[in-house]
Amino acid sequence: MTPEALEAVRVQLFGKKGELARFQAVLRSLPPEARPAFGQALNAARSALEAAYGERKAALEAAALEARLAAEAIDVTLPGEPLAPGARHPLSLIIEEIEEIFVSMGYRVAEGPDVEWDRYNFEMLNIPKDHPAREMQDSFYLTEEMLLRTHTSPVQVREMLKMGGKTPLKIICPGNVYRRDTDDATHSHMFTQVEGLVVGEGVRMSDLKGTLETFARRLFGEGTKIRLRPSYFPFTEPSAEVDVTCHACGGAGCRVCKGTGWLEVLGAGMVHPKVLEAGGYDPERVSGFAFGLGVERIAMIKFGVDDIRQFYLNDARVLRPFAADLAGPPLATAEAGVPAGGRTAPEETGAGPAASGLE
Ligand code: FA5
Repeated sequence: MTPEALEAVRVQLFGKKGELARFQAVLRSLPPEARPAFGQALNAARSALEAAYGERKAALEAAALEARLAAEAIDVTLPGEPLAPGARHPLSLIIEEIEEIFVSMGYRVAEGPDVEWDRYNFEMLNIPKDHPAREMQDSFYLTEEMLLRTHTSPVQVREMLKMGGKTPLKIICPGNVYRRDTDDATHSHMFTQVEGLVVGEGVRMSDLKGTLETFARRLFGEGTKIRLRPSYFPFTEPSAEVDVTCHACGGAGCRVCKGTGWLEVLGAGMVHPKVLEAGGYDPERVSGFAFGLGVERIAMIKFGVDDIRQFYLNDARVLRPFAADLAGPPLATAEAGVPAGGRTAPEETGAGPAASGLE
């Protein structure tokens, strides 16, 4: 029997004009003495019919469910859909490369908190409360005394204090930093820096220059040169902005470097005596150099990305091809439209020759 046939039976028996309704009318027309016997028989018949109808309805529903379950059965033993393998984020790859270069020069990798005290982020770096340099990094404060660090430089003092005046101290520190900067192609309100710090007896500016030259050649290639331009940071004296020769034109001048032949990558200088003192060192006895580089800027130069926001899109199709450049063997990809292991076409990602004059 089909559900439709059962429904027809229901209407025929229990409907307003059905068999039972007809017997009900007969009951009403009987003489009073005949009604009880007829009524009882009618009720018994109704109960029996309702029970039979209910049973058949339940059986039909159970059969329909069985049929649906059989039709929709999932074979859990089938192999899954292949997924494209992941890749490490290009910024992580650059940080790792930077770490490897400095570790091979005897540096240790240190860490510091993203949520920092005002005194480490500013005061102990010779930036008192009313110093105009604070404005340039106008910041995300959590309380009056606590903020999201605006650079990785507070790790300088933290690491100095851990040393208890001992030398040599040679660290780098990668990490996120936060500024109330307006986001554009070369600026982000959250970005990544790698801090470097060396403290010891007789550490000179020429040591800083030699270290950065070695670093730049290892990161960007043998022919790379650096130049130091005078600059100002409250926590270094003297201070410099450091440029590297443009990797795209080798220094001749091109679109990437806006014809200058140079690309700016970091700030550096000799550690200010007041910072050495804050870190528990005697500036008469020891000296030091420090530098802070912008990881995104380096990644933009290395990967030829012209918009910093590409790094924060969390779009695997954008990130994977850049990662493949550094990761060596091509990464297999199952996604259509993305060349395996190659760079995605600039029109797809917005990637293109890097902008220069990044500040
Ligand atoms: C500093 O943050 C200093 N702490 C660096 C330093 C360390 C100097 C030790 C001396 C000694 P500056 O604000 O210039 O400096 O930032 C350093 C680098 O971070 C810049 O060269 C740039 O590469 C990068 N940078 C700065 N602002 C942004 C931003 N909004 N988005 C992305 N990268 C940025």
